[in-house]
Amino acid sequence: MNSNGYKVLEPEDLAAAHGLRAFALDVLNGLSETPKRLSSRWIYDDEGSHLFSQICELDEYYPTRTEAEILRSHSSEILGRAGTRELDIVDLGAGDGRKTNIVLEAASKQVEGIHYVPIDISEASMSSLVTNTRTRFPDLQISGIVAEYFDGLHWLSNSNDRRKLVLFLGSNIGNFNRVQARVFLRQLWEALSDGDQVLIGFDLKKNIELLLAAYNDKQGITAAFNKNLLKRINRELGGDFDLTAYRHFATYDVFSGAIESYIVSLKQQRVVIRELQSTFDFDEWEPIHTEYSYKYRLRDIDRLALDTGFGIVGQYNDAKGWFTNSLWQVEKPMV
Ligand code: AVI
Repeated sequence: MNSNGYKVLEPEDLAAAHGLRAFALDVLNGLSETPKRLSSRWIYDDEGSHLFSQICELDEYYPTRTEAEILRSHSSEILGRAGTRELDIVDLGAGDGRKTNIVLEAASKQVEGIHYVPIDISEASMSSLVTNTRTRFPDLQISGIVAEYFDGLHWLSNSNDRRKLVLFLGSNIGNFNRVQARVFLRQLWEALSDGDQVLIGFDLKKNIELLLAAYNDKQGITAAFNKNLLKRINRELGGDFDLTAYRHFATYDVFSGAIESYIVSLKQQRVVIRELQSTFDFDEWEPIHTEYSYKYRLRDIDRLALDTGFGIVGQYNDAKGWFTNSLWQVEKPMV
């Protein structure tokens, strides 16, 4: 643990492996494919993270405040199920930590010996998360881990036997497609021990108008967030995207149950990306796929838990039935 309260896991070239080179490679692959695609994971540089915080404040973007309502009403009960002593609260993708704070607030009142362990790939995010959480909860033991989620979890599981409650909030699971979600959850199961628990935020299927409004806000913050991908390519890879010649477009696919976000070229144009030593041609109205935000039904969630080795301990919904926080327990057969 360094003096800032977090540990950076090996390999030492983590930043390089997950920074510019991986970004460059993914952009090269994605823009060379037909249809073109860019992964939403690259939206979250400083500017993208800031725009996402703004999205979370929007009237139209209901998931954040809805999940916060659920956590305010049910954190005590959720923590009660995890036990009252010696608990590692592991946070995957804490972001600015707003919702985690609701859980930590309840935990500090009812659990003795909590250890808060955020895991994040970005050292900058970790540093500010640890500082902010320390200011808010001065007595809390905090050990951040800068690593990929599963490297961090494996390291943690090997370093102590404490009971774990893993938080995967904010409907981040929705940004995985159905197969990726299963793989992710199975990896989570493998990294944990029998009896450990995970609390996952799922956005539920609902009125399509509400979904569309949430991803097409009137102020255009979501559009700026999505187009930050192009801005980032310009900034970090020497691209010459003209941002005014593209528009954000988000639609709902009723078959897959996902909001699909795109950036659409408004004219025929050629883009040069210096660092990739490549040019990319766009037709008028040609899309780049950027993000999936999958929505779930409660029975999809039951199935997912069952298929990946978890038992459902509790399902906590908001009053309108728009969002659920599902509490699962790892079930491992005795060997
Ligand atoms: C982070 N993630 C769960 C958000 C979502 O709803 O898919 C990202 C987002 N994209 C547009 N608005 C919010």
